[in-house]
Amino acid sequence: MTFQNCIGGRWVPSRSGKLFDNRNPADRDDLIGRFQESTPEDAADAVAAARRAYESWRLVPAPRRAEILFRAAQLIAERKEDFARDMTREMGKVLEETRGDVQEAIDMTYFMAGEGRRLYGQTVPSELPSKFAMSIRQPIGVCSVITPWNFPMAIPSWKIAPALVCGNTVVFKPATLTPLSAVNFVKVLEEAGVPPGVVNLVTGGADVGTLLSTHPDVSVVSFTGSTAVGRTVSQHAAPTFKKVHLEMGGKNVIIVMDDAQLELAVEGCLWGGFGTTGQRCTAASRVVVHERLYEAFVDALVRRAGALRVGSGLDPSVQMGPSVSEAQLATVVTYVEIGRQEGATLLTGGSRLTAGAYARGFFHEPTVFGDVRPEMRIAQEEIFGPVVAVMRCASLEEAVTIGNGVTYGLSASIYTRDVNRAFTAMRDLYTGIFYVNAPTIGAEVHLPFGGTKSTGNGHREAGTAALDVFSEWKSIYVDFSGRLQRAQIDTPEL
Ligand code: UN1
Repeated sequence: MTFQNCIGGRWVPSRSGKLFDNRNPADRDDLIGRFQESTPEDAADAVAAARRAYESWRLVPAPRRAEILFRAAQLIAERKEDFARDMTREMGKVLEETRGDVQEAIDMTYFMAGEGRRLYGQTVPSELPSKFAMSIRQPIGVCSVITPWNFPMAIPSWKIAPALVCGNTVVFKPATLTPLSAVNFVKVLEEAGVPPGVVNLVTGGADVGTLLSTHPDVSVVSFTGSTAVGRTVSQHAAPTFKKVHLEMGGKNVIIVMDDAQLELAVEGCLWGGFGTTGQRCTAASRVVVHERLYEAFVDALVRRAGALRVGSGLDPSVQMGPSVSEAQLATVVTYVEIGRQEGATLLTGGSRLTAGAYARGFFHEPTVFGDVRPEMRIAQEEIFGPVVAVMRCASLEEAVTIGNGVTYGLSASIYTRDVNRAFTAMRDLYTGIFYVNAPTIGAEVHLPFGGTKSTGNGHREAGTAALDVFSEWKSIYVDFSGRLQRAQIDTPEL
């Protein structure tokens, strides 16, 4: 089956006449569909369509825009199972998790639909008599939405739903590995009543992304992906002063103190480290364990990791799916080798799975390294795969230093039963997200999502914080005194 771009409300082929294949990473023989290998000209057409549609969409009252989002959320909920299956087929994570991904899109779309009747600004008293002062949120224009493959419906919804409720129009470029979930999402928006040109879809590679981050008619670029590509997006967008929202890498830590509940902490590390095959920007790829609990913790983690059932995410008994692509798997294999060479102890896993049906996909064993030192590359660099680096600490202070000792700052967590330690860690870990007695993954849609340092550029998505990315403040003064009043100069007599 061949899928097309959506530009100005019409489903059209790329001008290139070229297509790319979308294949199942658990079974390369399973061809899901062919998608448009779009050109910068296709992307420019989409920007032009979005620009035209903006002039009327911005004037639709926000509660009306929100009603469309509400209908879209209902439609996604009705089709949740089909969308989850499509997603598992195209990117590999297990069905339970793709259902969660679709659910996250439902939640975000409902949440932003609710914002249609809020979009709160401020009303404040004026310093002058008979004068009214307020701030309102204004739409900005055309938003480029460039999204990754690991949350193929959730992350697009985090960007598109707030962009729309604020009155912007969108050009959406999904990752080339997950175009089907993007088509599913855009079709639902169309069916729910989003007018032609308000959301445009262009599938394709880096040159499409470049056009979308440089085009002078684009006002906002919202990007989730690697730190390296985020830097390029930022540079591309700088000459035209676009508002740029970047959500990038992570090297998230779970701290396990000696007073932690062992089983709970092990389960958290297992889910945080190997959920989504470690392919979350929030994944718990580092664990710092108090030396008094280290042996017991490592024994239990290794036992549980070694017992995880790896396979096709469509099989309900499977707990961990494949890496998303050959390239991603190659990165995992490379880092396992780096870990070995650095002198970390390989405690379990460490190999690609190739026997039988595994040979048709990109499977790798859940892998745990022990005796890792904080400066090792496997403890510093984002791997985005099923590899967990376990380190020792002698105190909370040391754990916090290790936790903060990376270039990223997305998520962190502590397992402890000591409230003082929990609050100290909460204060001192320099991340955008923090958990107590829970792993580093699993953020909910109604709080800000994002990170510090090389993880982000100071913005947050999700929650009402997302509205700050997709709207611009306008301060408005209404003088109803009928005379000239000069602020800061005409000080009324008391
Ligand atoms: C991501 O990995 O890019 O908090 C997003 C979580 C999910 C979203 C992760 N709700 O793990």
